[in-house]
Amino acid sequence: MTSTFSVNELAAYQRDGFFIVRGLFDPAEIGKLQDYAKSDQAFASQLYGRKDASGKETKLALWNTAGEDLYSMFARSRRVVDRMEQALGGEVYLYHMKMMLKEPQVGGAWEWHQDYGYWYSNGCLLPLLASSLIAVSRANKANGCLQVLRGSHLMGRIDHGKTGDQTGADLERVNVALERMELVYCECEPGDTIFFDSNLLHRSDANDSDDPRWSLICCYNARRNDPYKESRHPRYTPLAKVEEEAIRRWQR
Ligand SMILES: O=C(O)CCC(=O)C(=O)O
Repeated sequence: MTSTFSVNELAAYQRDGFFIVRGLFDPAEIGKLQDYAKSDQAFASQLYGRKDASGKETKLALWNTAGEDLYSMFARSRRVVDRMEQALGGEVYLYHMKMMLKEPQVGGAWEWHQDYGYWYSNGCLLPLLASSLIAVSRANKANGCLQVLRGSHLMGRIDHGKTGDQTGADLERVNVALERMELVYCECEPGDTIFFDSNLLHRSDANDSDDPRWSLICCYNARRNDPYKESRHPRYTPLAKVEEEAIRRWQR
């Protein structure tokens, strides 16, 4: 698997605000991550809940820095970071990463939002941030896969307000965008990775199925967009990339 977008892939990312790389991580790599997360006591104790408007809850564990654990091998992988550097046009650092667990029948929905809708308040002057959502389990309509509005990143940042525990985008604009832009359900197999712009409107439904939907979401900021003030996520911190075989070689 190459570590960069082709010219056409990068053009599609810039036009649509997202691009899905199929099979970015292979079944052995994702299997290792699933096994690790299921047996990782520290991870289990860090999980906290985020409720949607109907009270359904998604579980999350979030880290602001990448270290030597297995989650970090994915966040530091050249396959992700080199693509992020193409997408954001220069050196990036890890803004944070999170494991998101939408468990069967209980995992909650996410309202329409842009990530820059709230990262804006963290002192990031420009929307030079992006995320990579690595499917840890299969994601489909039934278990509440990511939905995006193709091209909505071109709207720029729109106003956001509180809904439940979450921050949602101004519905007047979202409703017009829904009439004018294509709604894409990003169905994924484990290992597929969705790269998306911080101004892309996205949401997801609750998980009403019998299958879990787990994701590892790694978010990056451009070094030249170093936040001008302290916030809950870090300022520029160099990120050491790891090579192709790092996940395969990783041991507890
Ligand atoms: O993957 C999802 O269901 C939504 C996650 C999301 O919107 C986010 O982390 O910003």
